[in-house]
Amino acid sequence: MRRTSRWLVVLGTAIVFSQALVAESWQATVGAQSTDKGVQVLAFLPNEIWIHTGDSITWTFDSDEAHSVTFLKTGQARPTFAAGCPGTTPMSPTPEVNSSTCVNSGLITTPGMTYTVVFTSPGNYTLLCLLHVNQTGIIHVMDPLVPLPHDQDFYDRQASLEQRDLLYDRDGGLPKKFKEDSPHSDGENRHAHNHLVVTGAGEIVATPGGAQSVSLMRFMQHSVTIHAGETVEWDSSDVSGHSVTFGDDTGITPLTPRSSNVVADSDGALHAVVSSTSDNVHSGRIAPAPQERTNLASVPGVTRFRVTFPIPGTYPYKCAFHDGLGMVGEVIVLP
Ligand SMILES: [Cu+2]
Repeated sequence: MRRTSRWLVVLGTAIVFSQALVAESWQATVGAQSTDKGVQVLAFLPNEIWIHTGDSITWTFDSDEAHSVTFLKTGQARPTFAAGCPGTTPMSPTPEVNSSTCVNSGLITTPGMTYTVVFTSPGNYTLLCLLHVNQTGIIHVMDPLVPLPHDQDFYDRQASLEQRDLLYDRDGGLPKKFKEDSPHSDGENRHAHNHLVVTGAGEIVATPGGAQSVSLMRFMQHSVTIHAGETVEWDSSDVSGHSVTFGDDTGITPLTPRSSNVVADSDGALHAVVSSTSDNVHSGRIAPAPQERTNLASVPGVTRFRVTFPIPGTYPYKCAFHDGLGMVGEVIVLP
């Protein structure tokens, strides 16, 4: 080998080696929403990233709906969003993700806000949102000498494609679901004695990195008109939980139980009577049951809520979790 080419080999090796040793800062996003905030993408975009030990990832939050960036310890059971990871520093200094620490941004509801973590040990780390069960991802942390499969441009393209597919519902699944569930779609109410309000609609998408989901956070029949003595039923078709709340909603969170004036009908649906606009009635979280996964207790979810209105009037109500996104409705009761 001639002297110059030998030097080129040495130089080339040194460049590759030093590139691998320079910690990189990667970028990703959390959530996305339509202009009217009704469609909420509940996803990490993208939700699978390969990086080197020592690299950091910065997530930019992109919706008014709350999300968290959370990494649990190996074997740790999922805490509630309210419990989070006690004792961990949320922001500064930059939290380190490894298998023996629980790292949590806490719930973030400000579009444009960022959260950065650094990965100090090789391994594969599950990424969770503590508020949305169908919002997961994985971060593969590799030895610095192992080449990475993708660059930042690849992840940017993937994030924008996934966001577009979820936000604009390119398979048309959400309206189809709405139509199937709508009492007006076939001219007859499946539950003949009740007036129905479809409460949210949603879909889950599986990827190799985990789950992404999208919710249409609206009462599909914004205003329903009934006669005194009749009953309205709210049916959740969403992957997200919602509430039906009349009156004061101060301090209500998804962990707040139903108000004491709500009872269970024999089919498990919840039922209340609202006879004045000053009545306070809270359904609690109306949501699908957690799926029957290993080590999870099997408890049926409550997806139906009924209210009987004996007195004529106009009764406004809201989803106490998503009224800020425009999830409100009214019941007009004629004599
Ligand atoms: Cu809601």
